[in-house]
Amino acid sequence: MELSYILQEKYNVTIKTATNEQIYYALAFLINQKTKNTKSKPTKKKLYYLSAEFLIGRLLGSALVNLGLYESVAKELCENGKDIADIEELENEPSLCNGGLGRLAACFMDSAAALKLNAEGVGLLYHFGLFRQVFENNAQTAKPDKWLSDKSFLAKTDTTYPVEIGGKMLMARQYQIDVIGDSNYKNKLTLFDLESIDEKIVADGIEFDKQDISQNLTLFLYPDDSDENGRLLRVYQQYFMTSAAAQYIIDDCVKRGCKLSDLHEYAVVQINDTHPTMIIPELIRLLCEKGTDLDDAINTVSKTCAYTNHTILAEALEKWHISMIKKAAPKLLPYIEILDSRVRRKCCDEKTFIIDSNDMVHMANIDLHVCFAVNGVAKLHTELLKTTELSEFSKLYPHKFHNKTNGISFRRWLCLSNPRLAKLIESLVGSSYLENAESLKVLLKYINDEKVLSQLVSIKQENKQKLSQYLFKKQGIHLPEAFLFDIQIKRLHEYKRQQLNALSVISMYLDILSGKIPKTPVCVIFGGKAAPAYTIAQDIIHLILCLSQLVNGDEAVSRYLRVVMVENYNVSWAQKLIPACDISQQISLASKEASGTGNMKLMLSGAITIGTLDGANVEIAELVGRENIYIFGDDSETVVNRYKDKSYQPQKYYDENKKLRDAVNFITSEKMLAIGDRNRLRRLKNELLTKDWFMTFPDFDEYMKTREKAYADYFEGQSWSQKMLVNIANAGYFSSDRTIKEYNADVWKLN
Ligand code: 26Q
Repeated sequence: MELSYILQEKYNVTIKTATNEQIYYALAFLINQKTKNTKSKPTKKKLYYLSAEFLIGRLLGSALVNLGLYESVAKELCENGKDIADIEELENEPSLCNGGLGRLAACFMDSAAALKLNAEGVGLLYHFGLFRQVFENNAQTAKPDKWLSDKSFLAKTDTTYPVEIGGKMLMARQYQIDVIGDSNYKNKLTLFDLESIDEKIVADGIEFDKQDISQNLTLFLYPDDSDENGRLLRVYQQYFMTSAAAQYIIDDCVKRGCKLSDLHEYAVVQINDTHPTMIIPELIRLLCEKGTDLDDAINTVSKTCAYTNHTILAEALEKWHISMIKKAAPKLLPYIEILDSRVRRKCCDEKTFIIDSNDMVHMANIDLHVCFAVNGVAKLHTELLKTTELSEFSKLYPHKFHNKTNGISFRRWLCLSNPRLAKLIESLVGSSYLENAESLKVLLKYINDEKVLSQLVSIKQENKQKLSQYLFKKQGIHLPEAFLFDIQIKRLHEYKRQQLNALSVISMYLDILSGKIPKTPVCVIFGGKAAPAYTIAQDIIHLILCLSQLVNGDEAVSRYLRVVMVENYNVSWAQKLIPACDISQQISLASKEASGTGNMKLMLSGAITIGTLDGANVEIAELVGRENIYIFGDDSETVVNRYKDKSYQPQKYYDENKKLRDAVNFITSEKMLAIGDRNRLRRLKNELLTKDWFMTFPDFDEYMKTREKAYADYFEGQSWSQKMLVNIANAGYFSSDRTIKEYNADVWKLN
């Protein structure tokens, strides 16, 4: 086969005698060879998917999957005493993102390439990414995530663009990564880097001089914005990205025959949340500079740009003070002011103004007025946008609003990460399920097939065993595969309510201590990073790590319960955790999680969801039916009303519920204080008792009961494997291929 040929030619070795490194480079070379002559037939119109984040994950394995080579390569390696997993581990995971929105962008790019759509991702090349999470003394510390190496699938191009920023002229250098559809088709992901970047200015941890933009702009994603300089740097980053992107898009379109006035026929720009919003005034500015009349420029840009909203949290809707934009991009401000004055002429509702009375520029409002399409990322989320958060806008522009429920790439989240399950599905459904994911429904006919059900269980067991071994290797923790694996993996955020999970774990722990022995032994697994300046989120991590030490260290308790937090949760971890999961925790406060995509990945791997009616959980519940999902807690209407009438008092629940009270009190118990940080634990308890802004207390009781019920059902066996099957069979709707087809049909119209 070709691999052995390349190894022979390049290094004069066989697969048996080659080092893993040599095999890595040989495979990278093979991928390159296979894709270098892809003949794409580009359509006139091209999608530019603009995003501050692309959480692409490791690329070696996914490239092999998309080229249809993974299985044969893995087999050949195995026959020669090599494990493809060890080769994959040599690649540093690109650290270009913080969470769901960036992973979504990566799945979308994968699907667009698979569907052979003319699409390009455009973003920034961060040298140290978000940060690498390290646990020290039961707390998170942040280190630079230095991921770039000679093994990175990244090509430097000859293209640079000047960006006038903060009174300086800085150069943006274009890098590109191939996004492979199959052996006949590939797209590109463009990442701009600051030409004059200096990695050496990062001193201890992730500290650096935030003011020196000529050296720091593309060091980290979302540098700590707890102070003014951090916030300003964020604005600089955004302008740097959008200015380079705008110049590139115009250039790229002109090369393809575009005449500026018909830009919208050559380009559609999807704005991924508000982080790239400055592309709107920047495109208008550039068009005007090139001689276009202002009205025409606004009109053209309006027809070119579409916006996706990923959050309903008011604090996540970006607004920047005028002075910041003036500092970063003085030439941009007049265009923002023009847009604002046009809004003021047209509408009277202050909430829709672009610049408010405190001189804050509301980025989302620019998108909402200018873009021709606006979408939310799950049914409930889009409805809530229309009826609550953005109701003034939906009245103004009802035709702009539409829903596009998120999706996930089945190639990465099934074929690559759960190959045995993929193989079983293929044997039952046929390989066409990848082109038509809805055909997974065929699986339903095996609902009473003992053999298929037991195969599902044995695949899960094997995946649990693999995870266990990996976790032992990485963190020295042993998890018994006979336990139920109950997993919550996502960014740390109060609204996602890891603290509710932790409270419930405390309650289980106290029950065991008091002699109430559970039938089902459980490993509760967490994974997620907290923003360095987000104190309460750090406190929650601290609580979980302390609990882990207590529970796992107690011989009597650990026979029934384990608590683990994986360090530096990322895509590579997700690929190992998801296939091994029995219960998927999706417990955000109803109305707060826009969609979630982990929920979809876990469902596809046969995990059963325990969740609130929030985000895409609502759609999962509709698809699988209430007997195949564990729903609990207040619904979004109740929550929205409780916020509205300001009636919520956590103390009341604490006073009335002994189980809850015991769990909350335990946070600052002698046992915890003996191993934990007094300040952190007290602050956390106090936060819950006096604020509990994300309402964990009202849902606590039902959560405990639902969890207990789920554990009991798991113990039953057969009916559990049927639930697994129903979940997998109904996951087809959540293929990102479906989402991308919908975007294309309704928004992009790439012909
Ligand atoms: C806010 C203010 C100032 C600066 C930055 C930000 C900021 C940064 C990152 C706001 C939001 C983000 C990231 C949001 C995100 O990842 N949202 C997730 O998007 C997923 C894909 O649509 C959804 O599935 C998740 O529900 C949503 O949380």
